[in-house]
Amino acid sequence: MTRSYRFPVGFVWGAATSAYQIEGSPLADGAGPSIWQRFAHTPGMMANGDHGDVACDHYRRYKDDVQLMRALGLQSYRFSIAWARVLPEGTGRVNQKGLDFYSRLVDELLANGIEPNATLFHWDLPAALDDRGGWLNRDVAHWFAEYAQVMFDALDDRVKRWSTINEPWVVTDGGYLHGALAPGHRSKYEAPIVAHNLMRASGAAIQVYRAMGRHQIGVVFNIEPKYPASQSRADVAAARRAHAYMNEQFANPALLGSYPPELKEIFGDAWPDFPAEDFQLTKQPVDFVGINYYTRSVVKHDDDGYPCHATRVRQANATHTETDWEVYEQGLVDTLMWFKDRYGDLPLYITENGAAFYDPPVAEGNVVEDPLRIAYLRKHLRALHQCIEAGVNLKGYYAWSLLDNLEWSLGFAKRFGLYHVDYASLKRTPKASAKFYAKVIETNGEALGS
Ligand code: GBH
Repeated sequence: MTRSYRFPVGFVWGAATSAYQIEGSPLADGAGPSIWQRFAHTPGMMANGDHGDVACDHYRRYKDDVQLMRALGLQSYRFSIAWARVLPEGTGRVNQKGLDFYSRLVDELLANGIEPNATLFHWDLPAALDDRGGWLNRDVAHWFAEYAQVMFDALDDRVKRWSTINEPWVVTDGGYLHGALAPGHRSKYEAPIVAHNLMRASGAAIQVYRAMGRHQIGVVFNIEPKYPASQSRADVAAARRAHAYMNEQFANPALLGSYPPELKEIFGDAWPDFPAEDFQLTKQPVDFVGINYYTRSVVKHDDDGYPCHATRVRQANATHTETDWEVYEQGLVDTLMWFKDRYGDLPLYITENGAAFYDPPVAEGNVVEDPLRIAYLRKHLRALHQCIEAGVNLKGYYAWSLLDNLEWSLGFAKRFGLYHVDYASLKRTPKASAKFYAKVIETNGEALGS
């Protein structure tokens, strides 16, 4: 008997994007600048001098893009809202035209039978708020709650699934510790404060939702399991620190109301004493957790490893993507098992999963052959099927990404899309992976068997 990969009835198949990565027209219709708009126009910050001024031009082509989703048979589409389109100064005055864009997008999705899944924050903080300290200012929790309320008022009649913040670890580590992402700070003192305020803000938005929302809200973490390079005490401890830093630093305050003890060890005198009552705010009941999974890391003890005294050991015999991330689907199984074990039986979504590979040019017959991306998706989706059989409460899956887009400071060169984008003509072309994914959706997973 061959194995069946059929997924449960009602399993949600989707794809994801984020605002700054696809929309373009960042200042159109009265929008305020975001920190990504600023960062991308700061010389030297972006690979190849790329920026999001046009990106995929989704702001103007959203109707065509909804048709791409339809061709895939998507049941749900996960997008993010650019805070500074709606509140150009971050707080206060609402820019109706910015709000209207998302309202039109939501209507277009629904008219095409696709459930909108909206993320409030995918890294593009209004620059006006950065000028007031941004994520370092404790008031950011109130600013975010105010913005969340505007969005719930406008769209909760049609949007049934909301997320507060996407990948707070990336904001903290990339934006404030290593400085490779906006706003480009490098401070061991700032990073824990930012992490804490991100989770306070997420909690504050969930509180607002509980008072007025009618559907579901959750938060999205990038979870990356850490494996010790050897069984030595030093390497095992290094893996534990790396795990506390990347995964538990965010999931624990949100779901358990505390921080893992390793953080004090990692940050030393840079670790603040947070007021105990803050954890009542960070720990709000969520309807689901979104997990973005791309890879694992194997780590060893290294005195120079910053900030965890750990460094990654590249696995020479493994397949790596164009971003040099190891393809390791067992990590997805381990992640979901760990999550259920640690935080209880919450409904989970994979809100992002995908890979950048070098894609050949658009060929005769208008197709882009991307067998490595298909192999990646097949492996990870089979792993998810295994998790569901083992009792993980997994409700849906969103491929990253619907279309090639601006891979933040790595620019347009790294392509994660199911659709290829020609950045000169902005033409979209389905990759073979798009056809593969459409078949998986159509057969509710059965196509994973072949
Ligand atoms: C996501 O972040 C973002 O949400 C999305 O906007 C982005 O386009 C997409 O992924 C693709 O990058 O070098 O082996 O140690 C990804 C989070 C965190 C995943 C860092 C890879 C490093 C792996 N990433 N992690 S490694």
